Amino acid sequence: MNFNNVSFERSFGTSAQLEPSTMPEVAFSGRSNVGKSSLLNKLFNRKGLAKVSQTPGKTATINFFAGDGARFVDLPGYGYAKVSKSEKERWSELIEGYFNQDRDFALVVALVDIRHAASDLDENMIRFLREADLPFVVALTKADKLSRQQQNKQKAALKRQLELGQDAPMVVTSSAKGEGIDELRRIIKEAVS
Ligand SMILES: Nc1nc2c(ncn2[C@@H]2O[C@H](COP(=O)(O)OP(=O)(O)O)[C@@H](O)[C@H]2O)c(=O)[nH]1
Ligand SMILES: [Mg+2]
Repeated sequence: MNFNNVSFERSFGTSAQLEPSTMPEVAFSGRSNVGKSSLLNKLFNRKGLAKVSQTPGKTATINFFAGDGARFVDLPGYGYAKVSKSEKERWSELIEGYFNQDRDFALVVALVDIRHAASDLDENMIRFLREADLPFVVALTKADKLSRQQQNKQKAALKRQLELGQDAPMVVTSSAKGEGIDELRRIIKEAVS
């Protein structure tokens, strides 16, 4: 798995448009603005591959990126307060539609901001992943905004809040500083092999 050789494939606006799964898929979930695009760009060493947006809540799409032996799936960010009801319905349709399909789910990377308590929507997402028995890892984002001591405190608090075991996979990451990126790459490689 070469993380430097990933290219954008297609965006889909409805789950009915999704193409059949032909390779293991690594999907990324999280609320809008959690740092998903930044993390994807950092993982793939490509500044502009996934758009880093200052204005979240744009039209929800699922974006596919192809690598050698795996696909990376950028799920629409959830929980942006200002989007309309119809946009929220589109979001649910896309995410639920994606996970209801018969696909090769190798791993879901669930992004959660390390600075705050998990939101209700974060809790729902993690609960869904656990109940659906999907393989997942929680990636805590924006670690550079906290001291090491605060990071450890938040990591423990989020494990408790999300009802994850002490040894549940949770990676502390910073797209700004590169922390945790190699560890996340290792976990992804392991999941798709
Ligand atoms: N300090 C810091 N800021 C980050 C990090 N990752 C993302 N951001 C910032 O958070 C905002 C949202 O990032 P983006 O990747 O677009 O989030 P997305 O909506 O989840 O795709 C942008 O202003 C980023 O520059 C990080 O690791 N550290
Ligand atoms: Mg984004």
